[in-house]
Amino acid sequence: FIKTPLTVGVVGAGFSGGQPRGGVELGPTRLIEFGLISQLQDLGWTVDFDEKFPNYEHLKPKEADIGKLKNAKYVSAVTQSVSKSVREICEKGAMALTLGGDHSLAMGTISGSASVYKDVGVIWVDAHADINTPDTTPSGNLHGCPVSFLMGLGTPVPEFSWLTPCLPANRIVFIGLRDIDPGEKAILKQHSIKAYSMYDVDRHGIGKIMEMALEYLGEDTPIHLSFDVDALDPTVAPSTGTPVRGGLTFREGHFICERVHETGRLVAVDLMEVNPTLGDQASLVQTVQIGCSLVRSALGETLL
Ligand code: 4U7
Ligand code: MN
Ligand code: MN
Ligand code: MN
Repeated sequence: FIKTPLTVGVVGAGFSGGQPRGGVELGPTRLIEFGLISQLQDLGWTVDFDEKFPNYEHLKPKEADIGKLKNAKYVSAVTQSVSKSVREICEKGAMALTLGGDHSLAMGTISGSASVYKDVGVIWVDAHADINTPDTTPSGNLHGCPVSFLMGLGTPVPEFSWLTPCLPANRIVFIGLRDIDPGEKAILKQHSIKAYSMYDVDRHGIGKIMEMALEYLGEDTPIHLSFDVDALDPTVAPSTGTPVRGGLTFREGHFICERVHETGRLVAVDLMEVNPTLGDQASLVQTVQIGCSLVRSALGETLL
């Protein structure tokens, strides 16, 4: 039996090694400068947060890449550390909130929550499926691969041996997809993974999509929400590394968070891929503010 915790543990994961663009490591700093911590306290949460962010620099190895996979050793070391942080928060019965940073971090956050909540269900909100394997990745950027690593798909990478498969294909639902690589499409099909694209959002409306997603995951399932801001339309959240047109509206994004909160079964949230160095000042402010308000919605704002 799961109940939404009253304490939230925050992991400020300023890491950009899963993709090539600098700046995304500043996401957590900016989100917190814009007041996220006190906003959550105002909602009634006890916020467990170490002012000093974990610094991952010391984990940076000399040789970076492994074959096609860029920065693989670094990504492995950092995500292993994040996994431990999230696990410890969940073990205390608190909600784990991870502020990215790039989405490769989800290898850490989801392995962490899944080690405590064995049957955790993941709602992955993203323009991308992030399910490339070491064999299918067209870019070698690991922020496009976390789901396949969590599922244990593709050629095993020895450096990631700490990451034992913890996410069965039927414990994840995607929402917002609109830029999927051919290899990813094949994987989604092959494993019959539940995926709602923007077509589906338009067709059914976000209310129905959320009912279907929650019913699919089951009534008693603890939920881990992994939210990539690029799921939102770039006019709504411009400061992100891989924007794709035709995304979720402001309200659709917030509705997802609100509906997940309402279940009372949310145990972990990731807010990923906010890159405050992309675009002009107005874009930065807009994107960081939306990051804060998505988190507030997931933690119970606006529900009467
Ligand atoms: B994000 C991509 F090829 N699929 O693998 C890849 F299009 O975390 C993009 O969702 C991945 O932002 C985007 O590099 C990763 C590409
Ligand atoms: Mn994305
Ligand atoms: Mn992503
Ligand atoms: Mn992205």
